[in-house]
Amino acid sequence: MQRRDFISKTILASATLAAGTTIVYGKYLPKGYKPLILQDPDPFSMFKKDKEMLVLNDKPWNIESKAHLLNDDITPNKAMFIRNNGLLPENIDVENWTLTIDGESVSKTKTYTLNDLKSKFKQYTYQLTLECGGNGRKEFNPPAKGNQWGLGAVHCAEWTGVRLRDVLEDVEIKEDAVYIGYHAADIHLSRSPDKEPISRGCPMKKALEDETLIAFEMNGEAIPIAHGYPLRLVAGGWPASVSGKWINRISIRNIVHDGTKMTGQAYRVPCKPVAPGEKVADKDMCIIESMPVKSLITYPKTGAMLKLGQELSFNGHAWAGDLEVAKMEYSIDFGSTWHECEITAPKNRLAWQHFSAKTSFPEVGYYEIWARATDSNGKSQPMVLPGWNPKGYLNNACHRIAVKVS
Ligand SMILES: Nc1nc2c(c(=O)[nH]1)N[C@H]1C(S)=C(S)[C@@H](COP(=O)(O)O)O[C@H]1N2
Ligand SMILES: [Mo]
Repeated sequence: MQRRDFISKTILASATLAAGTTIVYGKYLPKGYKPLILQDPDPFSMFKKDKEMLVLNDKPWNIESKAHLLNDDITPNKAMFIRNNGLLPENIDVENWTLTIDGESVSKTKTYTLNDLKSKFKQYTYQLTLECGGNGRKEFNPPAKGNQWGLGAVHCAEWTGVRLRDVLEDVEIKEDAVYIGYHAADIHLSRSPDKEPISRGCPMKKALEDETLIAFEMNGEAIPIAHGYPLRLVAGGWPASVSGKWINRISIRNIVHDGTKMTGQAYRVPCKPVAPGEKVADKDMCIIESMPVKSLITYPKTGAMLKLGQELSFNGHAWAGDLEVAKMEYSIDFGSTWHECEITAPKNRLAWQHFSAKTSFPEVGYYEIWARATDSNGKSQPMVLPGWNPKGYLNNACHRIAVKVS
């Protein structure tokens, strides 16, 4: 068979799959022609996302969720934001997928197949909160470059895999190990095979925690392609950029990992507070580690309409990086008085917690419900924007919804 024939057969097969029906005149497809259905893929159906999600960017795909779509205790795929720095990996071959552990700080490089990982090591399941470091960026002024995330770059799904620690014990790590860095199969926007879209990591202490997984399942099924199929590093509570998708290699480093987006200003904030708009030298920027305390009202949707005398039950989730949320409060008078919400214990460490409360409103008019979480060290969310930083990270301002009583 000629290569060109083969290519158009593949195109026909993909088009049939995407259309969910026969391509009636398929045999007349001009060679090399891509049917429209493949030229302009619909991200909602391609990634099985809720139609209410917001597409911020298509090359690479960046798709944001909304507060009211995140009401489930465990986030379903359809409501999970997607943040890609490059293009999705192509031609994923699960049968031959491997994970290599290498780096200055391993005695001997070792490679595992997916089957090795699944059969050699005990499997664990944890609910893990992953929030993009840039979630909330769009509020910063002067504005910061990058995806203008609103509230929806956070999720808490249930991940199943093996502990990175167990694998690293099997490899034998040298005493001088300080950091891990992941490498993955996604493709740089330039399509240059020598460039990586992103290669980040974390200190050994975080890498060796019970909850740091090399995951192959999400919410009880194979990980969806957009979220890292077939293998993903998951380190809850830290910027989600640490949780490498489509990983095929983890390097154990004797220096702070210096991969793409680990250096310069990426995923870093000024070590000391700066004035809005100030230029900060690279040497004065520090790597973001545990994410700050935050919460989201997921029910009702902002703009709720009530009748006077009607009580409103509302609820949401709260999380605090490596810590727990110790207290959850709400205000209906723009933060002048606060009342306590009920809050559940986390299902496991690094899972978000669920809060709820019931309130009534004294008279007809416009109100806002503000929600504020406090972590186990006594730190609370700021009512409005926290400290400005050049890249617009770590906006953990209180979430608020509008309510009208008539
Ligand atoms: N290989 C790879 N891993 C990656 C990324 C990426 O572009 N490539 N993006 C990171 C960033 S910045 C975030 S916020 C999360 C997003 O995870 P999600 O798309 O599953 O929500 O994945 C992280 N892991
Ligand atoms: Mo991110």
